Amino acid sequence: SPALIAPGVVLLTAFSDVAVLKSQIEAVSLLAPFRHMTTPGGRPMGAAMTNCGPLGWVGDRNGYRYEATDPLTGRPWPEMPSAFMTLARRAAETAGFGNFKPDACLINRYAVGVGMGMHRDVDELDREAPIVSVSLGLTARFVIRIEGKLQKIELNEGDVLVFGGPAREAEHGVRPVRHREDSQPTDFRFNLTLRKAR
Ligand code: MD3
Ligand code: FE
Repeated sequence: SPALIAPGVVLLTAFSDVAVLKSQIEAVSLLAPFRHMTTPGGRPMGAAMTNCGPLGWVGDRNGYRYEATDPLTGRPWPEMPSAFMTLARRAAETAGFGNFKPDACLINRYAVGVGMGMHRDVDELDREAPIVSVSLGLTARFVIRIEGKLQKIELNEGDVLVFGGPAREAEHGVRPVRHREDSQPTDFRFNLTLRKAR
């Protein structure tokens, strides 16, 4: 199932244990609740976010950065569940990136109608390490600009994407998430983004 989408972009379909990951997201969110961080301009972001692991990505009036402490609770971010770490390392290895040691896991939660605008991930000091992205819940259309061309990738529950090398600094975003045609009781899309920030 590893598919090379573009140089540095590998898609692993149905690669993860969905039920375990969802229950671990729930456990993390009891200790570090989902919240809408703000842009430096003071606007709330569409996706609700939380983090686990040694470092968490935060956004506020002062900008974007990684912090060891959750600004909402004043406590360290919850420990990274071993299921997240194991999956990230296995996915990176499968995509050709050995010895991946993520120190940050951002968890994005998208309600129906919410997306993420085009941007680059530039807040990590280590840009050699890949990024591993895990999709859960509602399907999303992910967009990435590679060599000037927009590539659209449908991400279903359980899919894992690995970005590295030439794709690491590519512009990317998520189209607004839509309800399922069959109107199953799934209200959100969740995305785990595992990174080496420092
Ligand atoms: C490609 N999240 O949190 S994850 C983000 O689905 C973010 O929630 C999206 O973009 C989501 O910053 C996409 C996949 C991803 C993450 C980082 C990348 C793709 C990337 C960095 C470079 C290229
Ligand atoms: Fe991103």
